[in-house]
Amino acid sequence: MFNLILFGPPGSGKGTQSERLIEKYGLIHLSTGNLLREEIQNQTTLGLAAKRYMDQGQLVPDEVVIGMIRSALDSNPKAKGFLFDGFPRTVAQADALDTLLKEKNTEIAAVLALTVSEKELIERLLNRGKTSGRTDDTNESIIQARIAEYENKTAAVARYYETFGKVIRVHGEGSIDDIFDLLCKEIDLKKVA
Ligand code: B4P
Repeated sequence: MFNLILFGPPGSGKGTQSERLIEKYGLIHLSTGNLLREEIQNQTTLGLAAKRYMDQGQLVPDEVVIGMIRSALDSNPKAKGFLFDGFPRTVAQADALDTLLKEKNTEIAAVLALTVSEKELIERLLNRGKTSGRTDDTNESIIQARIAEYENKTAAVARYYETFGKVIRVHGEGSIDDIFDLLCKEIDLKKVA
């Protein structure tokens, strides 16, 4: 199996680039943001509980997202590999992911970390908020809260994977095509290594 994490702050292009990467490399896309929004749309108990956190720009509790990832991994036993998008977002989630993958005799090949300035992140998210119908994208103070959660809880995940030499930083500003090319170059180097 070939497993990748696409990492970065909210609005850095994770979801955008994931769509293209899964197609090119035949990976299964696991976006905790998308999985949570599906739960909200289906008005499940999990979704209703998660919505309270998401609407305030806060992270959903670890046990909820870890449980979702565990069942997604179990329901794709024949996958060539997974692209994790927006997960892990805390060191506890990273630890749990390593254990889950070890149970399946696999591991993370690389963490591709997109770097984008805060000004650009805010602009992109407010812009998406005009059409996406996502309540967490329409209000600048919620966006600031999401960026603060990233700084306080998620940035440490990159430091965690750095200790294993797995982090590759990719400049996430510029055209979507150019950033995709940069990501593919890094992935191709990993695949032959
Ligand atoms: P997510 O769904 O993961 O969303 P995100 O981080 O806000 O966005 P993403 O980074 O994927 O968006 P993209 O840049 O592609 O999370 C939402 C919420 O769910 C979190 O706040 C949290 O509450 C909860 N959650 C999710 N996972 C969790 C976890 N593991 N633990 C706990 N809670 C969790 O797109 C942004 C915009 O930029 C788009 O409009 C796009 O078109 C644009 N864009 C992209 N690339 C661009 C470029 N190069 N140039 C210009 N615009 C670009």
